[in-house]
Amino acid sequence: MKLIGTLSSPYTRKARVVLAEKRIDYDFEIHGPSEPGTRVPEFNPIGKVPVLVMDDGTTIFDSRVIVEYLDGVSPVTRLIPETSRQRIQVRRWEALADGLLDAAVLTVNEGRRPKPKQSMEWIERQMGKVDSVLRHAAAELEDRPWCYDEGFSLADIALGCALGYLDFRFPAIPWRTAYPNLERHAEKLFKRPSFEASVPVG
Ligand SMILES: N[C@@H](CCC(=O)N[C@@H](CS)C(=O)NCC(=O)O)C(=O)O
Repeated sequence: MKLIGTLSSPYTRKARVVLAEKRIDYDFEIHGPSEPGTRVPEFNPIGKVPVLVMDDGTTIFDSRVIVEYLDGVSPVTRLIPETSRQRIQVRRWEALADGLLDAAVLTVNEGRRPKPKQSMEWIERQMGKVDSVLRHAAAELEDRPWCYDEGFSLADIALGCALGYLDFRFPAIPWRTAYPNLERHAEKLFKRPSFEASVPVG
């Protein structure tokens, strides 16, 4: 099985962290979705990464579906609870973290457009979502050791990837000083080999 993605994509990172935590062997193929002549649309008609390509050529996207698939492949380190109520809570954390990422990625993309075409109103709207998710995540985490229940789960992975992306693309956002509980949690996550091996670059 191979994962198509980039070294900077936070959604790809989520899949890589899950693969590492579950100790699943795979090949990592780097394909930038925005590069001229990119092959990403051959694997995903939406033209986005990550994509998981199975040995028989079947493709799985997006990151949320990939992580669900991977969690079922091996019983090592269950990351998504089986019972519906708990499952929904973990996936809600993932939706929250991915929502921060969606807004942050849109802001980065907007900033890459020619200056006269950029909309400050659009950027402010997206950054407002980032602020709102941070506030909400900090309030939900409180002083608990994990996002959901008693242990490490996909909820922590998704939040860690979102906070890691802020460090990577928005180092000026003072989320660490504003939310010390998020910083404490992030530092714990960033020490895991799965996170250390997937620090964004690019
Ligand atoms: N919801 C998707 C989002 C994936 C996504 O937006 N990936 C970005 C890279 S970080 C991408 O491929 N962008 C290319 C494009 O929008 O054309 C997921 O969870 O996988």
